[in-house]
Amino acid sequence: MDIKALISTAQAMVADGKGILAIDESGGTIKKRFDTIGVESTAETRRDYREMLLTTPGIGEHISGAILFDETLRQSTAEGKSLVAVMESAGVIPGIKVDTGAHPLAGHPGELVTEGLDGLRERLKEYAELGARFAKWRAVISISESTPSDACINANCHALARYAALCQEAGIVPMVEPEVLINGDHSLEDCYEVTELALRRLFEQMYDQNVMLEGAILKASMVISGDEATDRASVAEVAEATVDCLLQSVPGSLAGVVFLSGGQGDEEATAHLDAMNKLGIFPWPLSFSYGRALQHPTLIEWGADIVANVGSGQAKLAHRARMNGLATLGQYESSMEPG
Ligand code: 5MM
Repeated sequence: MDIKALISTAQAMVADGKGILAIDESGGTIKKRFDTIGVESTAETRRDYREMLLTTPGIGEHISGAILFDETLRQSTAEGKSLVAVMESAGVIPGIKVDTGAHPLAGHPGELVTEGLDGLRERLKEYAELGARFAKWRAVISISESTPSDACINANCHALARYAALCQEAGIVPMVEPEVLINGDHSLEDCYEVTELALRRLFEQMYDQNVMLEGAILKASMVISGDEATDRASVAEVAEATVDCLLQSVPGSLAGVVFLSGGQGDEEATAHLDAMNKLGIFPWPLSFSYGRALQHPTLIEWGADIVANVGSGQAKLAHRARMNGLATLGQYESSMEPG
């Protein structure tokens, strides 16, 4: 394990003004996204869409890295250049999703555990050879009257920590993502409690598995009211609660925290990140690793004409990347959005 290389990759992922583009949708998820724009999901359309995103002019200015799905890591542009080479020449670090999805947790109806540890050492070795320098594993935790159970949190945090240790052994920076889902009518306080518990368990497990925190990234969900809650917390309340929760549970030696958008609107996700960074300076950089909140305007634009709208689709991505880059510095204003 090259400790210095791990640390320098992790730091580059959360460099000032930059964040991560999450385009690691698995087959089922990308089909769902394409269904919304009436585009058939084939290996070619998936390649065309992701080629458009990754060849956005100036993408490396605000995007430090992109998380790919296995298929994309192996694909080439229509002209035959590997997408990994495209990323490297744009200054975008290649990342790879390595979990194999969330599956029902036996004995705990309605709860999920993320799988993918079997054979992971060998898969990571191949991914490193293909050019991946960081990886991602997502666990999902739901809030309801009866969930999450201790068993769900423990099983997922144990798997996240074992995945992280294997990544570092392979020279790959682990991004650990324990997503507390936004779905439901829960309050900000309920979300705080569950998020704090999950993060504390996660870092206990990371210590047990000897994960080097200086070479690891947390992909966190924000502390936010459920999407069906009647009296949803304001931007300022979400920012304060999220930062407070992280300070209570995340060790200062961690290289950085990036957020998922989790169903928030594009501008809402940017405003929350900005409000956090306006609050002050923390032990770790606070940045973004958005999927939907970075891609949504581009997906709609491209879907209107997948041949003619490549340039205009890229302009939409460049705009959202710049807005979120400014939010990592606490320099975003909603007036910067086109009316
Ligand atoms: C881009 O979506 C990722 C893959 O999802 P599936 O495994 O379900 O296909 C997802 O893990 C994503 O990286 C994170 O949830 C963050 O994306 P959002 O859209 O929540 O910002």
